[in-house]
Amino acid sequence: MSCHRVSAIAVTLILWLFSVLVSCPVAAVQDSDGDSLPDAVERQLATDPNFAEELELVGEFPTKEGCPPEFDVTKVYFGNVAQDRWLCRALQLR
Ligand SMILES: [Ca+2]
Repeated sequence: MSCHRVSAIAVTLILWLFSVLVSCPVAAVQDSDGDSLPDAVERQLATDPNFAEELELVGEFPTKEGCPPEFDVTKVYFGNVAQDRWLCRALQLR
């Protein structure tokens, strides 16, 4: 598999995760363990929705004027969720 294909798959996965997070109204999102990762997203990622993942804030960015809010990443978190599995979470303005 070429690097371009792997990159395309990774970008697609990240955009899909953004779209899941953006499309879920905040009031309707269930987060059983309170780690701010919705249960539905945890099931997709195969993490336990009843165990709070400990992600560390690794980057915080000012908002960019003119950038669509759904693409304006303001915070990035990173952490180990299982032996060799790592999770990166990006929060966008909206
Ligand atoms: Ca959760």
